[in-house]
Amino acid sequence: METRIVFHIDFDYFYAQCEEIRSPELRSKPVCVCVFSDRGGDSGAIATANYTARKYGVKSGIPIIFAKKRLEERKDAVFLPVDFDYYFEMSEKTMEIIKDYADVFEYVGKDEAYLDVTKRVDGDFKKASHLAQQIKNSIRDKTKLSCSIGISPNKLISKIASDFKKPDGLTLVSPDKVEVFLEPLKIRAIPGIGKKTEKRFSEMNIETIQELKKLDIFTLNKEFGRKSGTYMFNAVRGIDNEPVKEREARIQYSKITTLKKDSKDYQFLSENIIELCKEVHDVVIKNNRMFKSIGIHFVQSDLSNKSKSRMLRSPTANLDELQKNAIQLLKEALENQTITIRRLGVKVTELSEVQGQSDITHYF
Ligand code: DGT
Ligand code: CA
Ligand code: CA
Repeated sequence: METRIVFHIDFDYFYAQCEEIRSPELRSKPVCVCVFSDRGGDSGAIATANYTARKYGVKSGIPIIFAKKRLEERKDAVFLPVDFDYYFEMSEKTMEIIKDYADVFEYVGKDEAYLDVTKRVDGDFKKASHLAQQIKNSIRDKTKLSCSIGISPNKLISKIASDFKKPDGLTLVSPDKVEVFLEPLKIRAIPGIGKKTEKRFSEMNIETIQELKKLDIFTLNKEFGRKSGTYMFNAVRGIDNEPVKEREARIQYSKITTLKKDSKDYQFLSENIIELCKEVHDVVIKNNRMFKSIGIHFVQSDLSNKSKSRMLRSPTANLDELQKNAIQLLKEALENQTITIRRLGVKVTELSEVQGQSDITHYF
């Protein structure tokens, strides 16, 4: 197979950076973006934080209360609620820019994409590096976002490389440098190796990729099963033949219906929502997808539109969860509803294939 050139692009501290772009005075301060829970007060978790806040040990997933403790001495620290619609918009705009630079563009998630650029740089890594710089500049001009890019012969190494130097990184791993690049890294750098797998290796005194390379395929398969074992055996050697697959950012599944009568009655509308959810769910399952965002949409009797959406904690393909959330959105949307509704819709977005970034032992 001819040598490919693949980019992995990942936006830096994405939600927090979006907030900085909207309010530039935040740039010098620690910024934490929070998912406040329904319980009120400071209960909830940090979605992400800018690099100033990270210096104090704030990171994704920790309770907001911990983050406040860690930032106690920074009186200027800012804690903002998530604004998914705005981040989506930033993501879409930026993906639109990136897409034009690829032979094949694969949207992975809101702040990530793979690009196959082999043809347009004639298989030349030096040209590829220039192209990456051009992409970074173009994004910065148009949406002000900074991102990190990994360049290598495949998706796996590029993913690791984009994470190697952050923020605003550009890491090139040419085919002859794959070994030197990978070997000193912690095994955690390999996508799919999470806390659990890391711990199991740690018990075998294996911390780095170089050390993991010493395990033969039989031992790995015995310990982790054939699928994970083989994946890891290849990964530590930088072997990955997954093609970049064309996938647009704007994929969503939705169903919309014209109601039998215009209405703002909760009972009537919720029956319709339940039905729409079933229909959307069928399509999701047929396409072997999971979704992370759920939305409902009204066309009101005066033909004006209204919509509401929410982001889940993790991707799902569960019908119950879809219905429960859609009903909740309906309740919220009806709170101050004066006008009746004519058409009603349900959509799911933030689609992913059935797999994810969770621990390897969960998804293989
Ligand atoms: P980075 O890439 O290390 O500079 O920082 P981020 O914040 O871009 O991290 P990344 O790429 O893992 O995640 C992209 C966005 O996804 C992030 O800005 C917020 C969201 N996110 C990540 N982890 C969590 C989490 O544990 N909970 C929630 N609610 N959102 C998360
Ligand atoms: Ca990111
Ligand atoms: Ca990411």
